[in-house]
Amino acid sequence: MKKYTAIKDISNLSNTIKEAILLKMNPFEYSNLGQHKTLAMLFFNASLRTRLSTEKAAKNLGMSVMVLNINDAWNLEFEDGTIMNANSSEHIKEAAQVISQYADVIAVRAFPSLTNKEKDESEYVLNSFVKYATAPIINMESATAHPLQALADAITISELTQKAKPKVVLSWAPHPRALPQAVANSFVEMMQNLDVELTITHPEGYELNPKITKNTPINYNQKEALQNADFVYVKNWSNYKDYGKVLNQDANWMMTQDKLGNAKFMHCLPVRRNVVVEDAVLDGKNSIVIQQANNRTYAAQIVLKQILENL
Ligand code: AN0
Ligand code: CP
Repeated sequence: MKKYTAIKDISNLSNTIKEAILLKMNPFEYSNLGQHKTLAMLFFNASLRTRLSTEKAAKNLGMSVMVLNINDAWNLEFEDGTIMNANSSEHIKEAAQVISQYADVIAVRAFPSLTNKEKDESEYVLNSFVKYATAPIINMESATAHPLQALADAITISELTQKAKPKVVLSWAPHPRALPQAVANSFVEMMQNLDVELTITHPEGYELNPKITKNTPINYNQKEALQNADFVYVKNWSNYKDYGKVLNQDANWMMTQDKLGNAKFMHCLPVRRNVVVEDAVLDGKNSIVIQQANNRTYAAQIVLKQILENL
């Protein structure tokens, strides 16, 4: 693998999922593969799981890890040809090349502005690293995608499914703050590549980018969509059409035990209790969010392994 900025960078998805599950059973099998190799993780935004699971994955492979919260470094310029006499002190052209001197693999987290749709969709932060760094880039959640999360989600569903073609429902939930569409986008793209029956449910007007949802069925009736579901993935996203706006906080969209029934409950975390999902679900036996978070390690580890093998 040359890089992991999008799900399509995985060349054989079903094998990759199987290999990740094998790594989980024997996490130190390739503990020499990353010897004398360094991963630099750059965070433009907060993280708990991505930061710790990716570091753990790298260490399981014998890599060294450096973490930089970008806010502690110089303010970066991404525009070409700018006269840098205002707030930015360093251009991405130098920064990306310099980081490539210190690291063999570079992982980046850079959320969207949620104010400028065109700029966010250009993925200028992630793509500038791809363009100017000489080391392979891993996406740790960019403006429009969270492919490491989606891979962990696929691993989790593969581990737990009792059917050849389970019914998976992505259900929008209310949230007081404007959140990215990235997790939902990547989950949808991942499920479209697996043998599952995917349905999306959200309030009218909360459609994700149609270029991503394609012909995946959308049902505005949550109760109907949830019927016979095997896995229910709950996630808030801010409005895509009226970009980045919080237009709906209707508590009726919160996931409850009553609505969930016997389905497994999934969420990428962090999650706001009793806003997105009621306590009874998170504390109940059908919640698989902790297993999902655990699988972040093996998603990152299989990606790092495939990148290391290609260095
Ligand atoms: C982020 C999001 O929704 O994209 C990160 C989730 C992994 N969540 C929050 O900002 C709460
Ligand atoms: N799920 C996820 O990416 O969590 P963090 O934001 O804590 O990394």
